[in-house]
Amino acid sequence: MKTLNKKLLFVLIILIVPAGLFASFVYKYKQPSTSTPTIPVLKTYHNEEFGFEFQYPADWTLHPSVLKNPLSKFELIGTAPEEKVPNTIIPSILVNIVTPDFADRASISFKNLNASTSTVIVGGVEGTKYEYEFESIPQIAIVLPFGEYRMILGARKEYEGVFNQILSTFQFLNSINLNSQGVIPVAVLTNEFFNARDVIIGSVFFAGAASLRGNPEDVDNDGDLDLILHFDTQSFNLTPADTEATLTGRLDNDTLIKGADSIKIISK
Ligand SMILES: [Ca+2]
Ligand SMILES: [Ca+2]
Repeated sequence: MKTLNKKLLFVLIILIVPAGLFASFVYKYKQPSTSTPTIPVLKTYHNEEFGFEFQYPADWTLHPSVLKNPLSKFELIGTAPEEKVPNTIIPSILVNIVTPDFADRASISFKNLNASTSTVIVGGVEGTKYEYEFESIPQIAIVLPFGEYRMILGARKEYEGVFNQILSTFQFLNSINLNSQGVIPVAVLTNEFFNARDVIIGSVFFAGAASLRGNPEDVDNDGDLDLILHFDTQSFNLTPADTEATLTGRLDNDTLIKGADSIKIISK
């Protein structure tokens, strides 16, 4: 099979069982490590709950939940090696998941600070970048759509290098960008109940879209062949509020199959 463009495509992994034994499981997709070692050494921050990950310099420290803002669903402050405690007033690096209302008010504040604005793509998602000065400190903030919430990524301008490192490695997991013109691969795993190669590819629908094609591949490296199916993003019947997508199909012995996985819609 052709090499998947991992930068543009997200992979959902679905464990399929016959419809009578319906169950859904979420599997972590293992990204092949093809990057050459860089200096400084990088660590990976992985957030399963909100479905994102990024790499950051190993000498930095990440501190979750120190802002105590009720409008914030989640926040993470990064501190530089020279900092003793997280700066909660003007964080050196900030990852913040907030309500749309909060994000809108933040955007207005940035504009009131005469921020220069531009469009950026982070993890395949289009957002707005604001560069501004607050308390004489140059800062950067990026506001991204994030399902029912918004994500704000922020940094002091002096740490722009580290910030750009984080942005360039930022990935949304199990996320579907409905504005994308691309194709999303979905893996159906072979298990003790059935063999993924028995699936009739033309019978499979995922979130309302018919599969375009399928290829056998041992996706989870357990020695048996699984099936990777491809779907056209524009054909999905999904709304930004959807958090789960279902895959249905038929085996060559007419057994109906069904599986589901959690998803996040990240388009505007
Ligand atoms: Ca297996
Ligand atoms: Ca396998």
